[in-house]
Amino acid sequence: MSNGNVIYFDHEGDFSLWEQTCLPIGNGYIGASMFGGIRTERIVFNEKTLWAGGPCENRPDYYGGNKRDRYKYVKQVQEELKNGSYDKVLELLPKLTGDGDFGSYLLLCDMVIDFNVPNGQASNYRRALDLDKSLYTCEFEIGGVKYTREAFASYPARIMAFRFSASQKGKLGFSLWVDKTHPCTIDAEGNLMCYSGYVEDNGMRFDARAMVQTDGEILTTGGKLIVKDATEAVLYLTAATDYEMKYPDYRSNIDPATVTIPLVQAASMLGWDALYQEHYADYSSIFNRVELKLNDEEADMPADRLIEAYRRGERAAMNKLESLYFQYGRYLLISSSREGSLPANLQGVWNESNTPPWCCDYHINVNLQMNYWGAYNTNMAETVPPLVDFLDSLREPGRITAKEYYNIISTEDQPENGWTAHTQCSPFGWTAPGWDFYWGWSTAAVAWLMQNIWEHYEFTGDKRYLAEKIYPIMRESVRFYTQWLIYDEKQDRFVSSPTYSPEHGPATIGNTYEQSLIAQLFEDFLKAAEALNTDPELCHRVKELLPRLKPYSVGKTGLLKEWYEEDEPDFDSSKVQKNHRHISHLMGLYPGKYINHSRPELMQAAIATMNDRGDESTGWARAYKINLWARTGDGNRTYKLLNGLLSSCTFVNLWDFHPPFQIDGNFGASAGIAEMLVQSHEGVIRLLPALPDEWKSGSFRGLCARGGFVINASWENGEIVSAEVFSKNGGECRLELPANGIIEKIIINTGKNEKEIIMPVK
Ligand code: FUC
Repeated sequence: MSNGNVIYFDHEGDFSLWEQTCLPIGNGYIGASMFGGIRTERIVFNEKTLWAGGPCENRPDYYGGNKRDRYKYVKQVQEELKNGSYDKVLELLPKLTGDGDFGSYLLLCDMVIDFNVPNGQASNYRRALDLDKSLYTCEFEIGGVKYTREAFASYPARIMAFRFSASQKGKLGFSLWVDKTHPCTIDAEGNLMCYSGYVEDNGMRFDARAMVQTDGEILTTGGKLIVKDATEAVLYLTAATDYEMKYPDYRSNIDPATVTIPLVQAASMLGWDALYQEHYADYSSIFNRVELKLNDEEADMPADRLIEAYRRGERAAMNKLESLYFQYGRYLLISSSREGSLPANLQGVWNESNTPPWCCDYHINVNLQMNYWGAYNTNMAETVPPLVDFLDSLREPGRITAKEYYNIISTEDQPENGWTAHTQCSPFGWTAPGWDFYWGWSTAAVAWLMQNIWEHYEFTGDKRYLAEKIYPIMRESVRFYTQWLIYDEKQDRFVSSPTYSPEHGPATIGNTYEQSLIAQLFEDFLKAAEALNTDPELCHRVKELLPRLKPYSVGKTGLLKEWYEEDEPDFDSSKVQKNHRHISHLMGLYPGKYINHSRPELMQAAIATMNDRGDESTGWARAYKINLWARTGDGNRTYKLLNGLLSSCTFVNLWDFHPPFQIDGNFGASAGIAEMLVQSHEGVIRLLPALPDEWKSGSFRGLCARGGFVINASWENGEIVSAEVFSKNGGECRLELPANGIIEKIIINTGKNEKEIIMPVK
């Protein structure tokens, strides 16, 4: 069952270094991270909807962070920018902000387990996360007894299960208690432990349940659940809140205990084995679709040593870490984003703090987008519905932001007239600009997110989902931008204004970030409307605007301009940071499509821009650059970025760091590795489009291309030796091989009519 995709250690993790040493499990709704403590284990327990902030009794005037009537100032800023009165612009920008009372993702609690283990030194210690099995294990021997602890998080059962066992009868004992809590009651009675309470800030109710099954004795005292003289014990753990993704209250009237009680009961009736079978069937049906093998030799060593060997450039360790990291991104997304859950946040679902970095929120000026870049090309479409549903839920509150800041008003006659959101979003419909203009204003962030969900149709061809879910969200976003754009005489184009390139430079008119994202949205929207044969009027308007957006221009230095005005003498460069982590003017190269091989001038300017920015950066920014370089076709340079990320921005538990830990880099790099092997954004499928010299031979199975194609391939000495393309929808397949790729045959298996075409290629 295991293909060797295992992250393991030969020592315990460190409770004080959670983000560096824990190993995580999750099912989208809930998550746990463990340290493999021999005598004491700490399970950091998360429920993804547990948030502070939002509407509640204490906050009766909650308005999604919006301030009223700000569009008047926005209009003034537009005017002053046009007049070139930059001092006045600077005075006005603080008005283009939202509230600061945003809230935060919270820790549910720590579950602490004090184990009775014999005195002495443990031997043969190993704690491991097996990505193929989606199973965590911790094993060691002490006093002649072998102890085994296992855990997994099941999506179908909405349960996390932990099994503790001893190799000798009656040698297992522990006491379980809850630490770091919110206002609550903790009851332990019979074989059940209940931690039930509310979030102080907003009254959100939660309920967490643990049920133990054991052959030993169970005692309860003072909120602790104690197991004695056992050989095996299984703990079923789950949690729920009364959060509901529904504007304006975001609360259900369901008691969370009515969710958790049946879940632990059902799990305990199934038992460990059946529960695991069900979990494995669900998880592996997604995870096992994709395999990746790089070169021949793969090192087998603990993750901390693997990273050290990687840094030393040991080839076998590098092969291993690169493919393991790729698969880890897939594991993490399956574990933190499944239908019915909120999307993966800045840390997926895992969080040990009530004041996590950036509130562990939904950042949409790159981070949330990046979380889902690998969802389609690495064959995990099932992870995306949380994103689609979340964006759908932002439409209603996003209309208020459209009204207050942009004067775009939805009425009874035109109820879906435009929605928007800015840099920071919460599950309580927080769509307002941030409390500081210089990171918080990002009018085109939603256009960017539309690329993520449009990909659903590009990769799956699922017209029903397009019509029912994706198109209405895109359409309303397009309505917003068609009304927002204004004609600028000086620039002779339709522009978004003011614009702010994340998160540096001056506020300007029509920067490349915004113009290019809106242009890509318009292009995608026209295809969507065409596929559904609808909305001729809106399409007409979009067709008028699209050629007049003119997003890209090359500056005097040969670089792609980030700011349209940057070559002008009065351009304020005081806020420009040469090596800034955001390279927002390259949206058209990746994830957009406009800068491609058919436009060599833009491609050259993009490459020059990347060289100018440099390769060093924070975790997610390096992951972004992997994808950007992959699109240029320069495999060796792409590899250099991957190497930098793994050597310099990866904790020993293989979580990406910014620092601190930020999961987007894991997801972005995983997507980027796939982008090195298959690309499909230019109307053809390219095999090995950015293969580095370091990957002399290898193979992959199950990567996806636009058009509903699934691809397997292997290569030797950098040349393709076999490839199979499976079509889910039976459409036309255009393949492009590497220039010197001589292959024997390609099998195109049209899934629909089972026809197999053997196509010799020389
Ligand atoms: C973006 C980045 C920051 C950080 C934050 C969560 O705004 O610029 O570096 O990653 O998101």
